[in-house]
Amino acid sequence: MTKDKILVIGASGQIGVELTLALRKLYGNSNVVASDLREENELLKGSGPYVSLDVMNKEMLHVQVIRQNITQIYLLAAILSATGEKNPGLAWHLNMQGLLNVLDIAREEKLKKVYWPSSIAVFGPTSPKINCPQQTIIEPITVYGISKYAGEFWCNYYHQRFGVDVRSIRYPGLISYKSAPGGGTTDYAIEIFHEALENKQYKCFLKEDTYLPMMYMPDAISATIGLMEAPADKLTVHTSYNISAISFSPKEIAAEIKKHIPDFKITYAPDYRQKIADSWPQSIDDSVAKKDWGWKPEYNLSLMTEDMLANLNNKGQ
Ligand code: NAD
Ligand code: AKB
Repeated sequence: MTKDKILVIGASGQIGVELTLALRKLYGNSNVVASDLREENELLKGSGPYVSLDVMNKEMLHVQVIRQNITQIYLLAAILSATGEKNPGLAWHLNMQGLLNVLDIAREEKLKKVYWPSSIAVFGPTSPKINCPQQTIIEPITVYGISKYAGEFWCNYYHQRFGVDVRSIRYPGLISYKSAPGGGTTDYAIEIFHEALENKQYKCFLKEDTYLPMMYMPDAISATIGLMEAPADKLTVHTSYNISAISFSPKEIAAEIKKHIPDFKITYAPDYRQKIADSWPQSIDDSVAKKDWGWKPEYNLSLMTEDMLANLNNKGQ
């Protein structure tokens, strides 16, 4: 049996850093090659191989896959919802062409598995707001959401037509303290912790009652690895799986933070991101992921808040 060798593309990003470290624990440091357009993240330095790579350069990507004997790719390079609205053309180009480059190479080199994340951003104003189902009306209004929805169908197409084992999760907003978020609408739920600790106040760019689906990073990492380790014959969804953990509003997370920092104050100044948030569901039904591969989250709002504050305090933030 060939030994697994993994390439993580976009490894210096918010998810990439933690996922690379988790994969290195599982597969061995030298078997997980981190790559990114930007420089290697400090937390990755010394923990395993790193190559500088642009996913848009298909030839160079192909060379690396062959040279490093790669058997699995985790593709994390993308432009997220808020940044995408500032440059729709670039977001579409990176999010689509990057995925197509990886899927083509996976097909040609007969890679064992590919991981590519989608997002709750595929859903739009016409999707159900509460417990949004796996299969429903999907009419996204952001370029990011459009690119994710199209990407889901490319994954399904490569699976059906060419037998590429590509797996995907529609992540909710992810909250973490190790590496900074990359330009999403849910980023407020990370900024709020930093500002609460540094300044005891936060000006939120969403309205107080904007409920969104969220998840703490350890749950997102365990979901990703759980899906990638699941037996192929258990998987019934080849577009992307809904998963869910917590739903809260800025007002609710502020109240939770206040339990630890009593003089913390939040104010609200909604901007262009409000419209994006309003178009997304408030909560997600993940019963299919639970049934197919046993997905189960661990963190609720209070556990996550406690852990975020403790870890940011330890980091001296
Ligand atoms: P991020 O912006 O933090 O990281 C993306 C990384 O990709 C960055 O380090 C960036 O330098 C790199 N990159 C950009 N262009 C590249 C290129 N051409 N070649 C190689 N690398 C390039 O994003 P993230 O939050 O870690 O998200 C990773 C994936 O998960 C994305 O597909 C995103 O849509 C998806 N996702 C994230 C969230 C979230 O809340 N973070 C939620 C849903 C889905
Ligand atoms: C964003 O806000 O763009 C991301 C996402 C939910 O995909 N966090």
